Amino acid sequence: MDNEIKKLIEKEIARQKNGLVLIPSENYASLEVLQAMGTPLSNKYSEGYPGKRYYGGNEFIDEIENLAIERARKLFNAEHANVQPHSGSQANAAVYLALLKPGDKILGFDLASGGHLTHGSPINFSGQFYNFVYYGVNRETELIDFDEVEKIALEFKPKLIIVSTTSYSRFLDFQKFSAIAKKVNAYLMADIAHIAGLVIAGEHPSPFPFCDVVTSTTHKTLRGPRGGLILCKKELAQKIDKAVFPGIQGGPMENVIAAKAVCFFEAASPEFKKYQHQIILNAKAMAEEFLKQGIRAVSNGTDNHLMVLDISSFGHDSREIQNKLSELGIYVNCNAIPFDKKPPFNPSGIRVGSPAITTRGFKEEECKIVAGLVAGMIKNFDDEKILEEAGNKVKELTGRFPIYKDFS
Ligand code: DSN
Repeated sequence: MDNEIKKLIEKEIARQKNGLVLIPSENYASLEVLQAMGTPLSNKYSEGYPGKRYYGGNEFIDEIENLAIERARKLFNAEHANVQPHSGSQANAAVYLALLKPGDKILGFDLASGGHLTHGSPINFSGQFYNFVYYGVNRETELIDFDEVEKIALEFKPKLIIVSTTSYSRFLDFQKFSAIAKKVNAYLMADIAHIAGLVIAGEHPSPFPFCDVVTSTTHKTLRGPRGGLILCKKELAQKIDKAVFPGIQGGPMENVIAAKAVCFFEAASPEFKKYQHQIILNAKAMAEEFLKQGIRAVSNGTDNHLMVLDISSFGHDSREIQNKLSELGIYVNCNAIPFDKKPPFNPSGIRVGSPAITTRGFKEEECKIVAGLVAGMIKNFDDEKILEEAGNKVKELTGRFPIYKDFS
């Protein structure tokens, strides 16, 4: 093997094993999921869909993709599933291509309030090809303000409304969004990349039957391979499939699709339900501890797997805090807070979440300890003794709750 890459892969695996991952969009996929990705399925070209491929030799690939589709449909109670998008961004791009024309109007969720780059950021294709306006959260409550959503929708008359979260810590009320979308005759799309696992387990309200189309990734709370997914109503199936291929993608990655099928199999188990329930208990325990330590989470808490901490009053940049935590083996990401006065590269918040540490087996007690370590670092940024103690605690916790024991 290429020793240079081998050594670097080993280092990265060790980093993942020895660190506390609090980035809410990251997780540890099972060995079965990882193994499916590392198979010769990667060698096969299968442009098209099961039963309608451009190349020969796809009889087993068809069975694999059909299994993935059926499992996804059943899990999410969806009429149609497309498992080919390489990522969440590509899933979103395919939806826009399927339902809209360049220049059409979209009402999206403001990035600082919890949206995503592909929901209309001017530096993303979405903001350049489509005409976006945004709703945000209420300045006082930091919750989505439905009166504002409705007011903007009535004035702007979008063709598509997006409900989503990458950093919004409260339940998304798909039913209320659906009522607004109906009033203005807009399609309603949910991007559930972050909360897909919670939705499957019944820990978050389902976007169906309220949304016309739902996009997701498969690697966050869903704990599968890195990839995307689109679910939709039957009447949109053909448009969505055509938009994914040949619209924006060529050959699908069937090794990843096999891994998605494995992930869907795992997600149908009772253990997965318990895991999702524990994710929420753990996130709530962390939010409580942060509050106790005088660090405010946006909207004062969480209903889901994540929270954004407002660190604007602690005298250190969020990027500095992110970097110093990394040195201790605690991984977070700096994140905008609603109405942030600071720039996106160095915003006023720190986003933390519980999915990866819950996979390790952490319960509320350990999560409170972890929140205490993060809070201690934020409040005592230059205190070497506190930092050393935190580093030792990370070692103790990762040793007590090992992950990927089969990787050396
Ligand atoms: N979905 C983003 C995140 O939440 O980390 C990355 O694009």
